Amino acid sequence: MPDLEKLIEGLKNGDRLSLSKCITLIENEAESQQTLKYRLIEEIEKFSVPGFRIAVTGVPGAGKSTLIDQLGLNWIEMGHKVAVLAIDPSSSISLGSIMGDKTRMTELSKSEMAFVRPSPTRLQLGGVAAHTFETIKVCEAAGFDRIIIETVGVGQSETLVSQLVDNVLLVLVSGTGDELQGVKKGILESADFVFVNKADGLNEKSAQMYAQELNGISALWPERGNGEKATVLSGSCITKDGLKELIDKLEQFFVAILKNGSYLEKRKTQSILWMESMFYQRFYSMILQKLEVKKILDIAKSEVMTGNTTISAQVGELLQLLQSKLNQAETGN
Ligand SMILES: Nc1nc2c(ncn2[C@@H]2O[C@H](COP(=O)(O)OP(=O)(O)O)[C@@H](O)[C@H]2O)c(=O)[nH]1
Ligand SMILES: [Mg+2]
Repeated sequence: MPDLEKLIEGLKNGDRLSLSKCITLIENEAESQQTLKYRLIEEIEKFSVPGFRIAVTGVPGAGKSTLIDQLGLNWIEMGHKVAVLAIDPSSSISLGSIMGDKTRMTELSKSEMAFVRPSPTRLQLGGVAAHTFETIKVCEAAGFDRIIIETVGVGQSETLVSQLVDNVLLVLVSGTGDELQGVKKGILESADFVFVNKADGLNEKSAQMYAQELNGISALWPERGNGEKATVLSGSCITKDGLKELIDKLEQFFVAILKNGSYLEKRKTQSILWMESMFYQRFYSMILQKLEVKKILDIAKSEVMTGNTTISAQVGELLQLLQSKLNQAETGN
């Protein structure tokens, strides 16, 4: 069992091993670890320093990890500490790509000022949100002030992640045949920044044209938090064209949201969201534990496996059983 005081001391000193251990504890679902985990979280809430959080999203292969490597190195050069987290609820499918990411961010992972963590999160009631919040917080507590979250641009995790960060950067490539119409409208509209990557070699012109096209229609997207329309840029992680401009624009964005108060406003909303998901998660595991739900759920599952009953019937029975347990608890008091 990890020593909490040591862990916190380590965090305060920016020690990456302690940080890693803390995240492992946060991700640990074992009942025996919960008290320690929430003591840790309570401690870090007291000294966590808020940084700039950015979500990098886009389809697999768009170059997200490669771009993050570059962004991270640039930020480190500017004196920042950079943490990279990969959020992916469908962990079993993407294990390969996550491992690939780690090797793709070789430059960044080598730096003392960086922390790269592939964090396959199981999708559970409130689980993704709570874990991600807590992981961000613990990184910030260790002095990391640029938090990059890499997500695959699909589904629920997207909406969720955009609520946790200050800026959503969508990475696109041109020439995939699905330009404009193929890009999911919601994702496009929720992006603060769009970077058309791989603008190099034969692809350079078409990438630039695609960025121009997007820039033209981005005026139609809803107003962003900072009162500006989405920033659309193009560039290449190979030639490094456009990267400096991307960094500059991101820094300007950060200054703008600090100035106009939307940064603080968002932090407040995020705290409430965090509180809610922490509550649901703890409530859920408390119910599982206290009412022995897991045990009876396992029995119901094996019933269903026999084929002698329906799922609906088993769920109905489970709920009835819970109801009677709750009634018992009430009269017991
Ligand atoms: N030509 C070119 N290839 C790139 C660029 N950025 C990334 N790639 C390549 O695209 C592939 C996918 O990159 P990766 O960063 O893993 O994409 P991810 O799945 O979005 O994280 C890799 O083979 C990269 O080397 C770029 O700017 N230009
Ligand atoms: Mg990747």
